[in-house]
Formats: sequence, structure tokens, C-alpha cells
Amino acid sequence: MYHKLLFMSTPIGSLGSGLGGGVELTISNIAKEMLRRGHEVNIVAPQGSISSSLPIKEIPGELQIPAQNQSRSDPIFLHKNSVLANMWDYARQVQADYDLIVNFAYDWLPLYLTPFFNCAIAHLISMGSLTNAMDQIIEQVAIKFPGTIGVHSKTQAETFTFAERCICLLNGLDLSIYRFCAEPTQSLAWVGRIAPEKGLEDAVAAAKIMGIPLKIFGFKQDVSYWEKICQQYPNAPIEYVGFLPTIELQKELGQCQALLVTPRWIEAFGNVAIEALACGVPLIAYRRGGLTEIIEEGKTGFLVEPDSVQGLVEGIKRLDELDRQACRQKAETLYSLEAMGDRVEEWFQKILQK
Ligand code: HBI
Repeated sequence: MYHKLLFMSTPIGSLGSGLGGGVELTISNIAKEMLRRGHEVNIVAPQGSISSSLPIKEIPGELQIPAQNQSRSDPIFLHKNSVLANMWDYARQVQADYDLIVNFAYDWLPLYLTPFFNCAIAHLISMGSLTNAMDQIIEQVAIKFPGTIGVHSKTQAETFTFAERCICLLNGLDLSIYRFCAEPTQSLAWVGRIAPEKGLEDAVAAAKIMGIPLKIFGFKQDVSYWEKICQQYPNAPIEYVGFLPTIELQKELGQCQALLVTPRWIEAFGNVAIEALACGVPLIAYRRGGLTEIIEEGKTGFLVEPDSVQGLVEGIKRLDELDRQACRQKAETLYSLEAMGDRVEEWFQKILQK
């Protein structure tokens, strides 16, 4: 059975800008895999979105504010000429051409509009509970349209009161892009949007204590935050490598002894964590969010006390206990595009059967 799928991207940035964070990778990976399986896929995204091989319908309008910067009781914000509103007006116009609309935005409007559409809509919720308005509208859709709320991890689902109504999809990568590296150089890695919720300063502090170079990859979203870290740790052995395309990132990341993952908030999953595993790079991570389901303690990484630099240091000292081959193996078993594609396709089929 082949389906006609319309993917609605995140409204906080154009695809390829890095502003969309993990969702950019998720959308392109799922789209690639659905096309490979013979489904038809079109992606609706903000103006300026680029993709090498995916069909994109660019929509103009003002970008949405990132939900993680909002407070729990915030009302819903929509700019005038909101790109989110414009994207969903387009979806309304073309919905008859599709079997299923898949929403990747962590925003109130797509969920609120669901009952107004004739076409079935699946929502891949990319973060845990952040605001009361989102919690409420997601629950409403989860009750009215059972099985249409997808999440990346059990831990993420458990941040919502309706966890049992969520379909857990994990995530997946095109492993053919990631090369396994058996012999790393003496260096650690940190990958992610450079912003306060990602806790980069702890990784810098741990690298300084251990005297091991820390390679930093990612979009420098909050420059003042970056400068504060550089002032706080003037002679830490850190190198800002930049925001690299996946091909370059995996080459550099694979050379590292471990990836330090220091989220301040409950990360729904941990795309960078499975990218590291795909290169054979073990993880030293805060015991928080989706990471707790990705790491096999003592084998593919160590889960340490959240926000504890000392915990990171202890993990770094035990690095040689970890098995790089097991890291790659884990990625191949659970996080390949095929494995993710099976989970996503089954999710779609079940929704379309109703
Ligand atoms: N905020 N409002 C809003 N909408 C999104 O789609 C969104 C976001 N913040 C972060 C985000 N998406 C993604 O970077 C993460 O879910 C990965």
C-alpha cells in the first residue's frame, strides 16, 4: 500500500538553517525513507528551506518563537503573517491530494486545526511537556484521534499526563553516511545548538579538568552564551569546529573518544547521541530524557548525575571500559533508517486504517 504524504515542517526556521535543531534531521530522514519505500512525499517548510533531494514547498511569513523559550502559562503566540498559519492554509487547500498530513511542528495551531481537516493528520511531537496550552491541545487530539500522537521516547511521553496515548517511535539515521571509527584520537566531542538549555559549559569544565581537547560542533545560536563560556574558561582545551553538514560532522565526530551530552532539559530523544553511536563513539550523558533509553550503561556509554561536572569526569576516566563496536551495532539494530521506517510506516498504516 503506497500513501501520499504531506510533511509539515517546523515553523521556527527554514530546513537546513540549523534553527530547527533535531527536527530538520528527523524530517529529511523519514521523508527519504518513505520515498525509498515507494510512498509519495511533499514537504511544506518556511521560505529559504533547502534540501538536496526532497521536494519542498516554500511558504513565506514570520517565523514562530521557539517553544522552549516560553513559560508554562504563556498564551498562544502567532505573529501577523505567521509562517505557521500560512503553511496550514496551504495544507488546507491541497489536503484532498493526500492520504495523510504529518505535522512535525511543536505548536498549538496544527493540533487545534486537526478536527477542521478532512484529511487525517499525524503529529510527531518533538519535545516533552513545555507549556500548559500545548499539553492541553495535544491531549485533546490524543483523545479525539487515538494513535495520532507520535513521540521519540518513553521518557518524553512520561512528561505528559497522557503518556499511554503516545506512540513511541524512537528515531533513525541514514547509517550509510556514518563511518565506524575504531581508533579515535585523544579528544572529546560536544554536538548541538549552542544555547543555554544544552549545558555546554559543563562539558567545557570537564574537558578542562581532564586536560583532554573538546571539539565543539553545532550552530552558534546564542553568541553571548558562547562568549560567557569562553570568558569563564579562558584556557580550556576547546575548539569550535562549527556547524558542519552531516558528512563532515560524522568524519570529525568519529575520531573522538566519547561524546559528552549535557542537556539541561528533558531532551525528547538525542539525535546527536545516535549519530555518535553510528560512528562507534560512546556517550557520557546526563541521566535525563530520551538518553536514558539510548545508553546501555557500561557498554555504549555512562549515564551520570544530571548537571554534575564531576560525574562527567568520572565517566571520562572509565572510557576504555566502553565498546566502540557495540555502539555501532546498537545503531544498526535500533536506529537505522530501515528500523525507524518500519516503526513510522506501521504508525501511518494504523492511522489510515481507522
Ligand atoms: N518551537 N514553537 C516551536 N515549534 C517547533 O516546531 C519547535 C520549537 N522548538 C524546538 C524545535 N521545534 C526543535 O528544534 C526540537 O523539537 C528538536
